[in-house]
Amino acid sequence: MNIKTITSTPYNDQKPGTSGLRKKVAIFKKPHYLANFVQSVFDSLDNCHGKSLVLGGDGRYYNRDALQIIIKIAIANGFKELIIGQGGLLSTPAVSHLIRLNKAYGGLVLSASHNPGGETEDFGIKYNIDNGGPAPEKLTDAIFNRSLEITNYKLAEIETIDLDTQAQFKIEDVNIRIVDSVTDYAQLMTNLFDFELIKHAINSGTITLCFDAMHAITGPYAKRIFEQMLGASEGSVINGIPLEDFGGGHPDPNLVHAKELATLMFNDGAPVFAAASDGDGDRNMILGDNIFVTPSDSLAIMAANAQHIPAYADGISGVARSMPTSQAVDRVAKAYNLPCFETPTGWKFFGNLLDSDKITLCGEESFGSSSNHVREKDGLWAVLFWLNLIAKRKQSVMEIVHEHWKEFGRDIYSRHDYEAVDSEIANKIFDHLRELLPTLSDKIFGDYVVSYADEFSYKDPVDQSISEQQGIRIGFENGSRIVFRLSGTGTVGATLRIYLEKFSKDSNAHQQEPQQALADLIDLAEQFCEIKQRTGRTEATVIT
Ligand code: G16
Repeated sequence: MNIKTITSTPYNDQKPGTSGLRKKVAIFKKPHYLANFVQSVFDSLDNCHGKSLVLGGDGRYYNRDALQIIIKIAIANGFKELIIGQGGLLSTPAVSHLIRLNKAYGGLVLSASHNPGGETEDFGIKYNIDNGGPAPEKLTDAIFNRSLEITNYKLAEIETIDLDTQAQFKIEDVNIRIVDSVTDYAQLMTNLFDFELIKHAINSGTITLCFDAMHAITGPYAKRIFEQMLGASEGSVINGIPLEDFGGGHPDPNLVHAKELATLMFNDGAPVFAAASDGDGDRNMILGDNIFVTPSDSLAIMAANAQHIPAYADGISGVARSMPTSQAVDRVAKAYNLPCFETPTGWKFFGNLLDSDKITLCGEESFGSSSNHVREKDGLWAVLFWLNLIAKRKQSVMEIVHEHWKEFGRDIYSRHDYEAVDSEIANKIFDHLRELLPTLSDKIFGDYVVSYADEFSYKDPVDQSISEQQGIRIGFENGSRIVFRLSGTGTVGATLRIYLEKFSKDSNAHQQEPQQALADLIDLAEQFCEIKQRTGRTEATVIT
């Protein structure tokens, strides 16, 4: 086959963020933009020759066109096998699993996750390494540096590939496999959870459920697993057909964007359990009849109940959470004498801990949790964990959560996001916060005495790599915290995230409404960062 070398000029904005490169579709469609990035990825890897690569995306606009380009570049760079999800579709955790299952060299996931999709919206791409997890910082830095100096890329001159039919064929000596997107992943889930128990609970009516796929990738996975394999009634999965624009919605599973589900669950006649996932299927939101489980609480409850799940019945080695995630899981770890790690935001930071078996479960406040079965967060895994738990404990979501708070106390938690803030203002806010930090020690603000005020830096306990400037945190003697961070996944201006957390051992903790309970901390956060004052805004864009 003929391999062409195409001359191009570098772009200077291809620095991967928290999870890969995310930009507006129009930017990805600029001449050679996508190709430059993909070639930069391959140039940064040791040697692609003779290796296997997994390819798939969340089905958003540009997924198919991008895949055809990537296939040609991958073949030109010497890959000998491409494993591609049928229709170009694979969820992020399914990519992670396929890489591990097939001992592939890596994979490319085409997704901008929870960001909206469509011609005028976002596209994204990220590389996952051979453990199935997101490329570590060392590699993403190398990719960015390469993208700044790239002058050409390689392209195999081949016909457009039919992505819609499951098949295995060769293009000269390159093996192409178009695989069912769901089968291998669903099989993995049956190895982890007690499907018979869940099925029985569903059949007997003990569990009724609604799953919102938000017109994104989990639709086909959820229909297969919940409706076909576990016997949930047809229609239990809503918005189950992946659409290029996610139906015009924002495929972010939170109470604001999954409003249809939230309304269902906070009204009479709600099912026992509900959940939603995001664009690429790695996030999860857990709801019960009249209760929302914060992702931080969900992680803590999973850690405290792991023994009820077949895959973890023999015990877990440790747990980890991202720094802004509430300290609820720390309390469980302490009670169970488990190692507990605090990492920067971004799933890539869990990779080494999972690979070296320092942890089994991990999670983030940003609606992500998972275990050592893959190296990505996994939305449907979390849903199955909860279904298994409800079936095993024969209790409602509310009973499970309230019992947990009774035993461990409650970390009342909320995140306030200010989206599309002018980047210059956002940077000034952080300069201001950095100046403030040294003046805060031991200061008293009402009921709050500052115990530490710093900028989080992380030393990976496995490879000793250091990641600096990972968020500003102000901790108080009563265990409360305020954390400030700039998002690494937005595509317009800057998104300032304020994470608020207050610990309560009060037996009435379950009656507290988070925004009310956190009101004094919310005021204090504004006093520190002055976002309202500096932007003229009166409220956060999204509160979760
Ligand atoms: C990505 C990462 C997560 C991270 C999240 C939030 O999620 O995979 O590990 O917690 O971004 O990032 P930020 O606060 O920087 O926006 P996803 O679901 O977007 O891939």
